[in-house]
Formats: sequence, C-alpha cells, structure tokens
Amino acid sequence: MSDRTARGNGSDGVSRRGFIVGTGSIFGLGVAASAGLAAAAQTATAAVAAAPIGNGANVPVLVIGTGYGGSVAALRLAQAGVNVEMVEMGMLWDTPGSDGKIFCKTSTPDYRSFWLRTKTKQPLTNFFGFPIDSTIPKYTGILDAEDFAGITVYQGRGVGGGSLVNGGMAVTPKRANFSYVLPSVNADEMYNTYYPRANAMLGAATVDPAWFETAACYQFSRVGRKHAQRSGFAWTFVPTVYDWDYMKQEQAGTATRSALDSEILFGNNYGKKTLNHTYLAQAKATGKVNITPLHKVTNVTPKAGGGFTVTINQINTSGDTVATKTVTAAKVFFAAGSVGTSKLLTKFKATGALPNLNNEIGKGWGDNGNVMCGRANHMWDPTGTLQSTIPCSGIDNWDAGGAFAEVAPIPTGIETYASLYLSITKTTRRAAFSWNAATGKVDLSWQLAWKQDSITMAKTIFDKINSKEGTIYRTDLFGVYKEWNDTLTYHPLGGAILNKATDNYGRLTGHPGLYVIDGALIPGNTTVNPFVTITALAERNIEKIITTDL
Ligand code: FAE
Repeated sequence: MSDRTARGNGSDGVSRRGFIVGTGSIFGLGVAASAGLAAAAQTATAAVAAAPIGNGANVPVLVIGTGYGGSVAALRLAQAGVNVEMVEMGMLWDTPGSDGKIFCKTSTPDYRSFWLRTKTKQPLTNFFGFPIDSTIPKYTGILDAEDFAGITVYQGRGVGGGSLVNGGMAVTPKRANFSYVLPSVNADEMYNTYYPRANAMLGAATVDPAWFETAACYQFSRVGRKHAQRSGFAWTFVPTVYDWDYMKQEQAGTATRSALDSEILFGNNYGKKTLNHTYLAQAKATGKVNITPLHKVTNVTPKAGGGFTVTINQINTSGDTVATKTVTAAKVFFAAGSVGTSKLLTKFKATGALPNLNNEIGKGWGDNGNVMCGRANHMWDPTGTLQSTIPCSGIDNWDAGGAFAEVAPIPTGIETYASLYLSITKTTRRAAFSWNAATGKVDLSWQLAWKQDSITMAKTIFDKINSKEGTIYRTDLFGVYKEWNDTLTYHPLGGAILNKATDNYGRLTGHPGLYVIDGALIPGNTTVNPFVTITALAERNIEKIITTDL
C-alpha cells in the first residue's frame, strides 16, 4: 500500500502535475479543435496553489465537492473576485500507475477502480451468466458504489466528481418537459441563457453523422437505431463531451485509444472533456481557487459572530482519518452531489449542528428512473467487437411510454450479439434520507419494488422491439435468468429540493450564507441524463447569488 500511496494520492494539495498530465494526455496529440481548452489547462498549471487547506484557516467561501455544481460555483465566484477553497473527499487523479496510465480499464479493474471496496461491484454483474466481480485492494478508487437498503448509487470520487466516471452524454431536456424537471424555474431563462452557457462551457457536441455511418465502433448504435426505427420509435443523436476529433483518430489508429479501449466507469485516460479540462481548468486559471483532495467535510455549524465552523477529516488512500481540521468560512456551498449533500444536511439537521434547516431536508430523492436491460439479437445483427464506450444516441418514447433509453455499448472486445440500454423513466417514486442515531449513518427509504414502475415504462420500448424483431431479453447480464438491472442508479437527484429545502436559488432556509448548488436541488428526475441540467441550474443560481449576496 505504501507503494500505491507514493504513486500520488494528491493529499498534499493540487499538484502542478495534475493539469500538465491532463493537458498532455488528452489534448497534446495534435487535436486542433481542443486547442482552446488545452491552453486554458496550461494557464491553470501556473496558477495552482501550493498548499492544502490548513487547520484554523479563515476563508471567504468554502465549496464542498468538485463535481458539476461545485465547479460552476468556484469559477464564477473566482471571476467575481472571490477567493474560493474547494474540499474534495476523493483523490486528485494525476499520477500514472505501473501500467503508465492514470485510470484503469472497465474490463480490468484494479485498486484504482472502486472507492474503499475489497470486491468490485460492476453494474453489468454477469457475462454469459458468470459473475464477473473480482477482489481488489481497499483504496480510495474513482467509482463509489454506495449501498442503501433498496438501491446502489454509483458516484464519481475525485477532483472532477462525476465527470471523471460518467458516460459523457450531455443531454438537454426537451423544452416541453422542463416544467416537470424544475417547476419553479423560468424556462425561458434556462433555454435562452443557462443551457446554452452550460453546453458551451462543457464542450458538448454531437457525433459527425457521416462518420457515424461508417465507424466500426458505432455499429452497436446503428443496430440500435435500426431496431428502434423499425418499431416506429424516435431515435436521436445525443451530444457528448468526448472530443470527437480524438475519437476519429482512435478509430483511424492514429491516437492512443481510450473510448475505443474500454475506458469508462473508472476514468478515461484520453479524449473526455472532464471538468478538469473545462470549468476547473478555468477556475484554477483565475489564481483564486484552491482545491484540497482527500479531505472530507464532516460538520458545518454556525459560528458565534457570523460565518460557519467547518470540520474536515483528512484521509489517506485506505480511507483512514489522518488529521482533523477546523476552518471558518463566511459562506459554504454544498456541492457534494445529491447523496453527499443530502447526507450532510440530514445529519446536521438531526444532530442540531444546523438547527434552523427546514423539514424539507432529505426529501424528494429520486433515481431518475434508471433501469438497464439487454436484448439478444439474431446472428445476422452483430453489434461489433469494437465498441466506443461513449453512447451517442437514444430512443425517445417519453411522451407515449415515459421512457428515454440510451443505446449503450458492451465494450468487451468480443461479439456478444447483444444490445444494451440504460433507460431513464418518468417514475414518481421519491425517497427520503433520515438520520439513524443508532448506526450514526444516514438511511434512504428507497424500496427495490419501486423499480417495477420503471421496468413497465422501459418495456413500452423493448417489448415492442422484441416483438417486431422476434428477439428476447438477455437474461445473463445482471444475474442468472434476470432480465433487468433494477438495483442501481447512476443519476441520483434531490434531497434538498429547490424552492423547498432552499429558496428558488439554492439558499438554504434558516441559515443565510449556506447554499446548495448540485444535483440535490433537482426533484428526482431530469427526463434525460442529468449533468447538463445540474450545470445550467448552477450557472443560473450562482449568477443571482453573486449579484445579490456578495
Ligand atoms: P458530483 O459530480 O457527484 O460531485 C460531488 C463531489 O463531492 C464528488 O467528487 C464527491 O467525492 C464529493 N464529496 C461528497 N461528499 C463529500 C464530503 N463530505 N466532503 C468532501 N467532498 C465530498 O455532484 N450524467 C449525464 O448527464 N450523462 C452521462 O452520460 C452520465 N453517465 C454516468 C455514468 C456513471 C457511471 C455515473 C456514476 C454517473 C453518470 N452520470 C451521467 C451522472 C452525473 O455524473 C452526475 O449527475 C453528476 O456528476 C452530479 O453532479 P453533482 O455536481 O451533483
């Protein structure tokens, strides 16, 4: 373990190398379209702060978490002239392992893969019926599979949050659905200003349609399109934040493969525009943002005379606390993700640390209606031995059946004759977080049986396709004779709902100076993949907060 620790746990603050490595690995291979981002990342290198946050520090703004909400807040506050300290429980992923790569592949998970687990917990649990999970050393890996009673919630851990591990699908909800997504928010403002701003900042773009038609790595998508359209469903390209020029080079054999080398879930070594190359690079470039990884916030409480006292545990790569720090912050932004923020606020309300929080805290949590299934295609419909890990298309049956399904890859390197789908469904099920004083943990009231609603909605697509094609569901991917993965979500949303637990801009009720700015604000469902909406909402809210509160 000492060897591993030496390989770069980032515990001594953000190293200069972080952005150098990031710049070189993703953008340093002559990808002209990425020159702007590469420049931004390089500029950031010079501005990196040297020290982790110190015990006793007194800071104007502390941001808890470095995912989408936190990164937007940090950049915009810094541009407004405010010094920002960001605290992140995961690592700074900047140092290659013995294989020369920072991140490990989905197909060969090692110590870098999972957050403090001794056995992997792959979303695709089985292959041809055989369990595929393996033992791994306990380490502060990049993907957390956090178990609650009725559901496992997958989340990214590290500087960049979910952007490190996600599929990069950057989807804006249909305008007609927006009142379902965020009922208290002005849709005109979002669609005229904040969605375009978020998409531009994130670098969202759609695959070149001509290239798509011939690229071997998207045969699985073309098969998905054929089957969807033959059953009369709307099939659509969806934007992603992967560098399409880079992927073209991967396919052509002129660049080191990442999306085409089964990299996803545990990080992409090249090609994906994570927050470290967009918002966080620009935030660092201001010289006003400092990020401290491997530090976990455990308490926030009002300080006599104003501001807040924040307790932070510094951890090592085994997850053990090696130091406890107390800092003071005038303002605190909760950006620990839907689950992270909800757990903190639920605990702080129950334990009296933040006694004035209202009774909406912990409520309204949803799974974005996630369910997965696979279909067994005929032998004349192979999906390809080479599959890009970045999904680029979806099937839209939201209005008629309450389901939007991304056509997902199975990047195993062998022909599986399978089509895989992650569906997002219009489920109304909402769970609540509660403090369990006996265990000292936060529980979630989700029930496994609730996923049946999502399965029923997803079946409006896949029963019809199977019937038309004369095909069946795969029963060997999520267990033995199990058609649906109904035990997980990649898209946790809610727990501190906008205009309920907070005001309409994320200010927490009862404690001026505390804000929520992440997926916890969104009431359980975005109708599509969520990170563009989280980013756009954060852009909207921080603009108001900067104008009125600072
Ligand atoms: P998030 O990005 O989760 O960031 C929260 C950060 O806070 C994390 O880095 C945590 O480690 C950190 N943190 C938590 N608690 C603490 C604490 N106490 N102290 C310090 N730090 C803390 O939050 N969405 C899409 O739109 N498209 C996709 O293709 C897509 N694919 C996905 C695939 C996978 C495997 C997963 C797991 C998620 C995927 N998502 C996708 C979801 C997306 O990544 C997620 O909605 C956003 O990352 C949530 O953003 P937040 O800012 O809310």
